[in-house]
Amino acid sequence: MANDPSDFYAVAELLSPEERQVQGTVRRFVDEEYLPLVRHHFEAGTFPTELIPMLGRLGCLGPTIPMEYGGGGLNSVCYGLMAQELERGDSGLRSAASVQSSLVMYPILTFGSEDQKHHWLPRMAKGEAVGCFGLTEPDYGSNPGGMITRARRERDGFVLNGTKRWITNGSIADVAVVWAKLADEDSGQDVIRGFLVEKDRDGFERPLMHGKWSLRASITSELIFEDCWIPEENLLPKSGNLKSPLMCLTQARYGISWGAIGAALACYECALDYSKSRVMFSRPIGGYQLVQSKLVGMMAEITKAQLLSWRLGRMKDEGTMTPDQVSLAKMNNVSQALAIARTARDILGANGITDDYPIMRHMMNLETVNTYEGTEDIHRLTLGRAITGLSAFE
Ligand code: TGC
Ligand code: FAD
Repeated sequence: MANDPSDFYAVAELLSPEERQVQGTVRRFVDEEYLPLVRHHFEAGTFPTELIPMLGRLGCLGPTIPMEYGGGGLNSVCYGLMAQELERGDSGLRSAASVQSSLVMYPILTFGSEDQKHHWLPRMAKGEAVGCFGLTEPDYGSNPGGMITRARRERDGFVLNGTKRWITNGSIADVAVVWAKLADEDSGQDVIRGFLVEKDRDGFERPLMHGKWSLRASITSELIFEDCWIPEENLLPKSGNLKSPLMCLTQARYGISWGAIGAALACYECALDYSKSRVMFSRPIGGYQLVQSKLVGMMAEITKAQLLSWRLGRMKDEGTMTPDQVSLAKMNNVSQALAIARTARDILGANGITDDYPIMRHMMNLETVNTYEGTEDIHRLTLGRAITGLSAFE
């Protein structure tokens, strides 16, 4: 039996019937509902917000959140496969779902009160409410612990001041999970805490960011807080210190490791097809050794990435996955997907730079994906610290 060029080690056979069904359902949605729209949105720099309730119906918003809060109660491999299929469409689509699921619903579930969970999670799972996650600031990206945004206690609540930048879903969000420094009541020392800020609070602005060449079919915004008062009950009561937002990042990075495989597959499959029909000199370019070498390199890296993420997913569901293992999968799969996109573009020659093919769009997107959720360098240094016991961050 011939090997499947897109699944050379038959990873599909390692999946349960439910996992395969989830993957197939999301794949059909992307093919039928999303891909016909993406060119327009990428060109216009917009996101198809009308698809958000559909993502909810498909179970892509909070798939691993317990069913008692309206989530899907699915395992992490299902979540990963969803991310893979969404990003086969576009990184912007996967980003919207990742932020909602891993960076908004997860912290509300993990650090929130029962009231916060019941108020937000069921609506978010249906796509009736959208969230965003504000950690990065203009001067604090890779080093979020240095953040300037502050909360101070006032009038049975808190007053927020500061600016968050590069925030996915910011301008369309009903609520922002915002990380800010707050003086601890007992010690007086600054502690990073999470706060829920609804979109219509006085002193809260969410201007859209313009001029991106990457992730164009995704909303990216600033969040500006000027003496923005929120009530006491908007504090995420169980959040405490930098570890809390970093725990959220671990969830999102896990999904991104799968998502990158989707973008890589879209580019590789396009280049493979093209190489079999494009005749130059005397034969299809796929018959030349140099082109075969490029295609085999792409297939080998995709196969390794598939195995890495599958194993990571199984460990996540067993409860043994570590953040450092997530760093390896995020770093490897995204940097390899970016390399694959660049090679695929090369195989299509001039046609590769046009929007008749998805490759250049994925390539531009992957420049962002390689940077957000921890740059390639930051994950490399995290892994360096893990294996040597010596931190390069201090
Ligand atoms: P460090 O001392 O290493 O850690 C502080 C505490 O946190 C723990 N920890 C983690 N816990 C869970 N998951 C992780 N990934 C964790 N990494 C660290 C750590 O054990 C420690 O715990 P404790 O109990 O000792 O207090 O902190 P550091 O200040 O040295 O920073 C480390 C560093 C550089 C790795 C970290 O700050 C980092 O990851 N920087 C990258 C920032 C980043 O990824 N930002 C992403 C913003 S959100 C985003 O990009 C969304 S894009 C979404 C989309 O559209 O899809
Ligand atoms: P910097 O931290 O300034 O890094 C610049 C360069 O320096 C990088 O190459 C980096 O690897 C290198 N570098 C930094 N420190 C070191 C070091 N110690 N050693 C060696 N090299 C180093 N953030 C959110 O909070 N929420 C979001 O929803 C969100 N969405 C995003 C959407 C988009 C489209 C983009 C582009 C970004 C988004 N981000 C979001 C922000 C993202 O997480 C940051 O851009 C990322 O963490 C890197 O920070 P920075 O851009 O400030 O780069």
